[in-house]
Amino acid sequence: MAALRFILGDQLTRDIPTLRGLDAEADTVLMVEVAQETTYVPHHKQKIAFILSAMRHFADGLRAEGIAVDYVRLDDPANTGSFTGELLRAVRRHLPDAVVIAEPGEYRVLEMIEGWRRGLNLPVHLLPDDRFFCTTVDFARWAEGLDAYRMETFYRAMRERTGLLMRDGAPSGGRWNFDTENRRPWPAGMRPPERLRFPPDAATREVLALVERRFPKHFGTLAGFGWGVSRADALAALDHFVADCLPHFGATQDAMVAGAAFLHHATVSPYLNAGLLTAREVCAAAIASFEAGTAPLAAVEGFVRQILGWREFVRGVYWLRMPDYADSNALGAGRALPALYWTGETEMNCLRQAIADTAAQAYAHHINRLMVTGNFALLAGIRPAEIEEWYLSVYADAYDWVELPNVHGMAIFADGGLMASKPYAAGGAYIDRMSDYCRGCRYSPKVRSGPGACPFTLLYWAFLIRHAETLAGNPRLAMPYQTLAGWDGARKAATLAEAEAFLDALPTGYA
Ligand code: FAD
Ligand code: DLZ
Ligand code: SF4
Repeated sequence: MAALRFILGDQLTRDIPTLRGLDAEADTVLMVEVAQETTYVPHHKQKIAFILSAMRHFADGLRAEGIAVDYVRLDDPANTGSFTGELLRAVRRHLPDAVVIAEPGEYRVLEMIEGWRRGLNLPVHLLPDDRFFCTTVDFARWAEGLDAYRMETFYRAMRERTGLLMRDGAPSGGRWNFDTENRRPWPAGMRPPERLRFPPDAATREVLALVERRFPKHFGTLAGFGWGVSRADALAALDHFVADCLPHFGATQDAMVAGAAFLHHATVSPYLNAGLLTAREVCAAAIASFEAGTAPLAAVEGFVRQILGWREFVRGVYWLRMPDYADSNALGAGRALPALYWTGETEMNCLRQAIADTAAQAYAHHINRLMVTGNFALLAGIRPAEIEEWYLSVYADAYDWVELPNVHGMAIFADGGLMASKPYAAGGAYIDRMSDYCRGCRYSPKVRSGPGACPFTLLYWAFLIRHAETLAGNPRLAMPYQTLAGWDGARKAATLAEAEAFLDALPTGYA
């Protein structure tokens, strides 16, 4: 029996189920670079370059093992430009007895695969993607009967189930959470560490030239491209993080520093999501560092929580709630995306910095994504689909399964609290506390109205006034609503009008 084994661009793991049981004498691996995937959103140039170069390196590795790989390049004149078109052509070339593929990372692609199962006149075996700790079935079991999902509860269940950072049935160190030690501002005088970047090899340089030629108008620049593109690179990036950054990870994970995109963050999400690293080995490397006494428990727990907790949690929510999940709009957000998200042209220094990092690196760390670009979208009431397309386009690690719940549920509260117990809304005071951005800004975070008012502070109060009916009863928002109780109607109306005028003046459209 000859199988056609179809590997997608985010399935670059030697142990992917698609490759298990491969018969090197009879089977062919199919990999395709297609226009549909490179343009279904206007991906950052570095994201396209990273994925295509990683695909090419992965294919070379399989060939070196003696596996037959049918690899279709983007500029192949016969390329039809879609997964479906290329699968059909490959079926005609190889006349396989079956097609084998692992679960994709996007609902959109799952629908394509369902179409192949109905339309191709041969079996299409869809295998569970077991690179995650929690299967979609196990998540559904955990979520059964719940009307809201909370990461903390899920994470504790995952710690118990996997035994990670557990000792004698209890959490290591006697606590589930070390937030009191973690999440501080950046320490005065500390220099952000030098980060490991990977100079492009000949194969990557060829891809960079292709991307510049084919996608000149896509967001971002290729100039600073330093992503690893092979498993060896990804392992080196992980080693570097564990040795040089992990000990400081917890304390500085929420800090933001102008001109320093990476700080002590792992920068492994593109590798994890594309398959060059596995979640299990990343958690194991961090825990080994704690056990060896080279990283404190607070840092290691904070890091493991991101992967065993958040990453698994958002994937569970995505597959449980799609396709309807993307349609909710609990706060009735209806404003068009301001052009500044694409141009970075704004006098708000925090947004300018976060968008500059994004354009230069196809990366911004979590707090920039949540509390700067995400918070602004929440406060301004940007249409969910528009801000979601932006996030899916601009980050090298973005795939629908992970981007959508993070934006829709966590950043903009469009699911009405299915994932978060309150909106992550904050005014300028939070950004001022956690960053040095406000020092370089023409606005003042403490000023609530008038020409020098910080737009985040103005919009924060306007947001709370606008949504008082929905949010005032939330006990986690009791404090700001207590403050608002002291405002008379005229002050509230003036705040709303000033916020509207500010937002209406922002240009919209893709630059
Ligand atoms: P670190 O801060 O060092 O964290 C380590 C790892 O934990 C990450 O590599 C990632 O795999 C995992 N992780 C941490 N937080 C999350 C989370 N909330 N959800 C899932 N995994 C998490 N992450 C993506 O991988 N792709 C996305 O498209 C994406 N979009 C986001 C959009 C918004 C609005 C927000 C608030 C967060 C988003 N995240 C996304 C989560 C997180 O910001 C990134 O995973 C992280 O910034 C990646 O950088 P890092 O590897 O240096 O992470
Ligand atoms: C994101 C992406 C891009 C830009 N290009 C390709 C491609 O040419 N070929 C491919 O197989 N995958 C690509 N990808 C990743 C896919 O979009 C991803 O595999 C699907 O969204 C399923 O998760
Ligand atoms: Fe951002 Fe406001 Fe601070 Fe300026 S003052 S950097 S707009 S939070």
